[in-house]
Amino acid sequence: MRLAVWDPDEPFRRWRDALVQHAGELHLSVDVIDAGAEPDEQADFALVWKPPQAWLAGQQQLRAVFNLGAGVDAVLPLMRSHAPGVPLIRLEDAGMGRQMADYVCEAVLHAWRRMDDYAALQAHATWEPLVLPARTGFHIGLLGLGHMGMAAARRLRDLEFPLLACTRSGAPRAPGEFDGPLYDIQRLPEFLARCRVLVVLLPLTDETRRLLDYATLRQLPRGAYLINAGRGSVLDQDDLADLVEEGHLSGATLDVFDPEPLPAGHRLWRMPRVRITPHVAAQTLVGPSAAQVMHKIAAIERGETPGGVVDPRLGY
Ligand code: NDP
Ligand code: OXD
Repeated sequence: MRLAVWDPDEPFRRWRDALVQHAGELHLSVDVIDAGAEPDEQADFALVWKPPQAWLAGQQQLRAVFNLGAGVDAVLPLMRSHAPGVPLIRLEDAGMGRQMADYVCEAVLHAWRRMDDYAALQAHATWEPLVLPARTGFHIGLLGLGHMGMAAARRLRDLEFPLLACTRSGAPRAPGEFDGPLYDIQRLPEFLARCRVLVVLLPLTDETRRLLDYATLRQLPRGAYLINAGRGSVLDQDDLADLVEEGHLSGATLDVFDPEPLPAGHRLWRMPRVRITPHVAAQTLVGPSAAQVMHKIAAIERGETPGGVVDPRLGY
């Protein structure tokens, strides 16, 4: 059985060593994808982040493709055109949830403790204690409550903020896992109207692309704060910048952009109430990801369907 790996950001040997370590009973050879190889270099499984199109098109015996991340928006179009019918399987947490919870909690506390207001006062050497909003009324809304959203929700619950969430289905993935109000996407305006902080942890799909434009973001209460660590194209960056400039939004912490990197000339870079990180909220960890992929290959070998199989119609 052959597993082919394509990760432009990580030395191949790190993946090979980790995959071999977790192979257990599986007899697997692990190879790096060679974009120029003869078409007869066939693989049974692939572990990829945006693989070369020509390589994917030449594969005839793939049983599954594993995406080296949670979001599949970059690889799904390639799968549709070059490997239709081959299951695409995404990472489920694999150590990213903890990182995402750190990222989101830091940004929520930054907003709650009014750190942007203090930065503005500091710029004028002004010593002025500000009123701290009551924690019990500081509602945090999670738009997207999958692996990333739930990891953030669990940690925010420990911080005792009141939580609410909105998802496509409005149904919890596991009974009792989220005890706040849960809205389906048809009730987005009602949900937004209650959020002091909006945390966006959505996948990029046909339905979520530009979901958050000026009119939609305007439904947040005046002074609300926005955190986006899902995908940049889920919101309209210029509309967001307008709403911060107009004071309707008090600020934003943004990890994802359209395009990436965010162009140097974009005004978001120069807005004091906007904090920018370069898509680092939760990074793929080689060890836990290799363990998860091997676990899923073992499940496929037993004839089972592993978790994380992407529904191509929904796009996530
Ligand atoms: P999941 O698939 O586990 O969860 C996705 C969530 O989004 C679900 O709650 C789903 O609803 C909801 N959703 C999907 N479509 C819609 C819609 N049209 N309207 C409202 N809600 C919707 O994904 P993860 O939590 O693992 O990851 C989410 C995204 O986070 C990834 O796709 C990726 O883009 C991003 N990400 C970013 C990282 C970073 O470093 N910045 C790192 C990791 C992930 P339902 O429950 O009904 O299915
Ligand atoms: C992911 C990401 O989707 O890193 O995993 O953005």
